[in-house]
Amino acid sequence: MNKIFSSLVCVLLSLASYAQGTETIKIESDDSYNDIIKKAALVLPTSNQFEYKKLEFTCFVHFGVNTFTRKEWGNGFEDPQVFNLQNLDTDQWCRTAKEAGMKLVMFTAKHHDGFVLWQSRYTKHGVMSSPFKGGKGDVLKELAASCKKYGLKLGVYLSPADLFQIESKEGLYGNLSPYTERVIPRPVSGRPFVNKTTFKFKADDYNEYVLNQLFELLTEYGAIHEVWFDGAHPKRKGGQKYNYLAWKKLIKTLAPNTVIFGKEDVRWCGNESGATRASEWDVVTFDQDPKTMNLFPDMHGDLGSREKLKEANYLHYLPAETDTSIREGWFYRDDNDQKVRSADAVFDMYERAVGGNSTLLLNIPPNREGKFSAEDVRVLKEVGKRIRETYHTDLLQGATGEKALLDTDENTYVLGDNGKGTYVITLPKAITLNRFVLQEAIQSQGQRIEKHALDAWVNNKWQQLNVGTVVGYKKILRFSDVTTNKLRIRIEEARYKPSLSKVSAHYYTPRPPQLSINRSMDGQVTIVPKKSDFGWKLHGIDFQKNLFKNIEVRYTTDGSTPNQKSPVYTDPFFLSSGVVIARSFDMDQQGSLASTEFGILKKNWSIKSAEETAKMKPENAIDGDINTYWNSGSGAPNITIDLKKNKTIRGFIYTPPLEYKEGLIEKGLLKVSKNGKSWKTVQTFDFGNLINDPTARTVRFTKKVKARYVQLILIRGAGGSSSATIAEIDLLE
Ligand code: FUL
Repeated sequence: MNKIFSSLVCVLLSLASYAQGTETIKIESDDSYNDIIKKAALVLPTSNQFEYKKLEFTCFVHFGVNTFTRKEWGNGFEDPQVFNLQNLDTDQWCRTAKEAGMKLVMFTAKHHDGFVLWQSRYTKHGVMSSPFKGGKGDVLKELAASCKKYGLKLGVYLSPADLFQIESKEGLYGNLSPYTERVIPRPVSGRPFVNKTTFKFKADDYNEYVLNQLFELLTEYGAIHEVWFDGAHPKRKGGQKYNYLAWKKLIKTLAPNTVIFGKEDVRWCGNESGATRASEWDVVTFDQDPKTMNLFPDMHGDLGSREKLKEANYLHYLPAETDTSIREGWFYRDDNDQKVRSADAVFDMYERAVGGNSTLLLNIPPNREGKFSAEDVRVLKEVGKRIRETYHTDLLQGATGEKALLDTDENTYVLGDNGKGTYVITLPKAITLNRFVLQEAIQSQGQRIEKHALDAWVNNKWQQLNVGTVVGYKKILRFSDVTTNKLRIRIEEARYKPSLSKVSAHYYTPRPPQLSINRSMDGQVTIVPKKSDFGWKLHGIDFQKNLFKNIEVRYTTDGSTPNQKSPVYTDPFFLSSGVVIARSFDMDQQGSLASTEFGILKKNWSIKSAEETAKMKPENAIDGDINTYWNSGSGAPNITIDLKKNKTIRGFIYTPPLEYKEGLIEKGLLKVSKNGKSWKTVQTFDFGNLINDPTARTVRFTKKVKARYVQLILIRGAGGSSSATIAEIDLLE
């Protein structure tokens, strides 16, 4: 009895010491399951993390030598002369970001290729050796000034991987230099710093290089609010390690309001495609105290459910950032082949990411003119307009209910009973809504809600509109239009007492739907409205039928943009190969353009040869299904396809599998033959970043070829893999 009492006192004391909240809480060996759950409810964001969450929508800018070489990943051998930037317009970037509703610009000051876009004292591999403003230009400086002008915060991406420092003779990366005490910043004659702070760190040459560059970035470009450390490494050398604890000390000293991405302040969401979790927890588990950790592995899957919390040694506040690109790929390539996401797709992503408790970092890669391209600007303006129209008007004006929920003071909140809370809001007159926003008081109460529901009073009874799991900083609920004068929020499950600081109701004016174009193995093309994967709660409503109501779909197959005179889509039609472009129209609006390029029909193709020891059927590579794939296993990493007839081929599309990460063909060779005996090499190709961004890659030949047999050969697999994997291969006619 005594023992139970004393351990209870201990638990209460240990919980009491966290009552004020902290971003990291240790789990003690005698903590019960309930103690762990309660501790999770007491983990709070730091003030930097809370300010960061309030940014909601931010702008990534990938710019550098890759913009000019049209590559996803450079190799470190780029001649700085390729960076022939003539008309940089960072004001245009910031004006557009601002119009879209973004609050911070994150800039690739140095990508994996090692080329620096500011006037660093510590390397010549960068703008200082390029034709840009006669070697005097500084992209970061211009961007910092534009951010200031448009009231945007600035972040810097500094790639730890550095191919120039790996590949060049005097390169510092992995040069096996000893760790000695170094003074940061290392003085450079004629280039004094205004900021006189100095640091002493134990570092080798490459860590010193990073520290010196961080010093420049954090002291000479105004306030920096986020530092981004990418985990991706096209190559490594010499067992190079990063003294992250020193980097952090320097960052936190020089830029105390900065959050660090990829480490203990902000985490990667786990994909680069804009996918979001249904339950995005901010409180995650660690084996060690994250404050003392040097290495932070990527986190995938379920990170914060009750089941997961059981494994924790430490509970830590670590919010997710959803990073993806508006274009196919992170760097600008061209305006013809590189597709831009539609406003529908970006707005949908905004609602899922920002409205799913994460920050959205959307990449807009400037073109070789130093500007955001016209289509990207058009989409961003439209998204900004939709955000303002939908979310800047709260339909709960004049409503009665808990004052703390309805006011705009982020410091007031309602606190429910243990695990529960029900709040009714009554409106002076009926409103029509299809969106509802919930926000927890995370800054003082942490993230606690595990299950919630929203009801509307319709025909004298409560009708459930939506049911979901976590809330966190912000949850946007989406449902079909409903007209009501009474709403009820139910918190059904929570870790400890749930808090809500704000709720609001909104109406999104539906647009003609975005379309999805598919083709069967027989060549029959169907055009249907694109379904959101957000888990719409349909409640008996025929979404598909509703979407097509009063809508006309028009399409073209000659590459032109469909207009009111183009053929109307009614039934599936046959297409042997080519591009289908479609758009939906209603009375006075038109939907986003959808376009899909189809290769030569594969129905009669067969595999001439592929490794017999292969783990998966080689036919998977030509079955028209991107969910099945072939991997060459320990055999020869190549595949030969028989098209059964000579065909004119202008290019090919390589689709890697989505989840399987072995054998993605980073570098390869395509050969063709008319008789299966004498072969001609048509094209070598080099794709970057396939592991994190496993999207389809298109290669167009400089000259068309005629062939019956096609062979795809792996030269280098992503991540050093020696096997070859193909989810699908398509040939363009
Ligand atoms: C990845 C990088 O390899 C890409 O190039 C890009 O910078 C993206 C944001 O992170 O891991």
